[in-house]
Amino acid sequence: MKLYWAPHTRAFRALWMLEESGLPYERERLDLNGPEIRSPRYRAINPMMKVPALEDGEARLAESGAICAYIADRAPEAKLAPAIGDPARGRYLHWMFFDAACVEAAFVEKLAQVQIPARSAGWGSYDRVMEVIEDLVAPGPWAMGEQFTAVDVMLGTDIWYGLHLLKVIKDRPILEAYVARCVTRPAFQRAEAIEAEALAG
Ligand SMILES: N[C@@H](CCC(=O)N[C@@H](CS)C(=O)NCC(=O)O)C(=O)O
Repeated sequence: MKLYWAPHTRAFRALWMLEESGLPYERERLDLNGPEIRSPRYRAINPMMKVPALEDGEARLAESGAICAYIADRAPEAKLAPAIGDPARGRYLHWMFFDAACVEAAFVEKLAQVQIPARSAGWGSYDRVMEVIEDLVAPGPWAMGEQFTAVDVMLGTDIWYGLHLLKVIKDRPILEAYVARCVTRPAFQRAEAIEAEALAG
C-alpha cells in the first residue's frame, strides 16, 4: 500500500489513519509545485492532481474521506469502523460523509464571509455545523462513543486545523477538549513526527 502525501496538507488525515490501522505502507512525498503531481502517472491515480492519494494493488483512490474509509475496511482488526451489518455502520457513514461535505464548507463560509441561505447551502450554516459537531463529541470520548473510528480521524483533523491553523473555531471548549483527546493518540503523534522529520529534512 502506498500513500502519496505532502506534509502540512489534508494528507495528514490519511497518514494518521494509516498509523492507526497498523497496516504496512510506504509513502511517496509529492511536491505540490513539482512536475510529478501533474504527471500522467499521478493523474491516473488522482485526476485532481492533489494529495492525498492511495494505491493498494490495483486499487487507486483519492479524497481523504474515501481513503480513511478504505483503510478502516482493510484493517478490520483495528476496529476503526463498525462492520457491514452492524447497525452502528449507518451513523458511521452519516458522520464520514457529513464531515467531508459539511465541515470544510462551513469553514469556507466563515473564512470567505459568504452569505448563502441555510436552506440552499448543503452544510446549512457555519453556526449549525459547529452546534452539530459539539453535540456529537460532547459525551465523548469519541464521535461514535467508546470506539475510536475513522470519523475521529476526519473530524479531529478538521477541528485541529480549524482551531490552530485556520483559526475559524474560537471559544468552543467542547471542541478544544475533543482535539486534546485526539492529539494524545500514539498514532496521531507518530504521524506528527513523520511530518516534522520530513519538514526538517
Ligand atoms: N477534497 C480533497 C482535498 C485535497 C486537497 O485539496 N489537497 C491539497 C493540499 S491540502 C493539494 O493537494 N493541493 C495541491 C494543488 O491543488 O495543486 C481531500 O480531502 O483529499
